[in-house]
Amino acid sequence: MLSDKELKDYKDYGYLAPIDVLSLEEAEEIKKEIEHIEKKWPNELVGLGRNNVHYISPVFDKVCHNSKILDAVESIIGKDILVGGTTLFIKDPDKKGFVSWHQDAKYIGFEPYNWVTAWLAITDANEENGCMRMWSGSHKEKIKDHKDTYNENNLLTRGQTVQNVPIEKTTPIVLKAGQLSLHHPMIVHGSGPNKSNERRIGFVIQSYIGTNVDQVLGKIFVQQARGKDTFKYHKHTKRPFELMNKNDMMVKNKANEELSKIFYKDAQRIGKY
Ligand SMILES: O=C(O)CCC(=O)C(=O)O
Repeated sequence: MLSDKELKDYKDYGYLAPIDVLSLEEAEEIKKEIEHIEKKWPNELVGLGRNNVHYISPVFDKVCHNSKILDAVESIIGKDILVGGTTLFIKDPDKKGFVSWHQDAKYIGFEPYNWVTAWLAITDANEENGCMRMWSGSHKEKIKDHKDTYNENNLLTRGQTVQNVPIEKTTPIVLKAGQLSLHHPMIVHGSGPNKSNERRIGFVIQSYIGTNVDQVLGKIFVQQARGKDTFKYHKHTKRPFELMNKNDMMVKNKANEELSKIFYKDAQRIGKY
């Protein structure tokens, strides 16, 4: 569980990091799983497919149910916890991918805001390779206007961007492979391009939601991570027992189709992800 000080920091700043979760070897195993999937099924993790890989890979599924992560999450959202979805944010060194300043709550459709996003570093994440930056305290303000830019190198669906963010008030979230950060639905955050020679990989549980959280923009599938779901807002799915099982792949594809409808609700066009 988080200490009182950690919980206070999360409430004051809108994020908490670093939290030690996996060993270097465990993080490396996950990186190898990504490379294996990419080699054998080159289309599986691209575009919309970067979402919900935990449905088709027991390695990723295990991360979502990791007790160290869940202990921290429970301190924030309570004991009845669902996995509401996951996303792989990979920044290749030869590309210019970045993430514009945004608030997750803007388009994600989870209400009330009893949810938290967990970002697990599969490789080191630092200022050189484009770690996230958080605008400390911005979660206490309202939802800000976002401009949909559809910039080609933006890793967000619509390139949604909060403008005029004071960079000097943002903090880099530097993590070692295996460490985690947690962030609040309302915090303004983003990340720059990868200027190193190695990949930067984050596996993001986006998000852990309390069972009292509904999806107001569409439908999602969930897994029970802890406690009991008495609200029954969402369809529960089974956990995968092997990599790329046909039924699990169907679940992933269906979940991503629904997710796309949520992310692009009322959008002018559909982006790459
Ligand atoms: O991986 C990144 O750089 C950004 C991820 C992000 O925006 C998020 O997890 O909410």
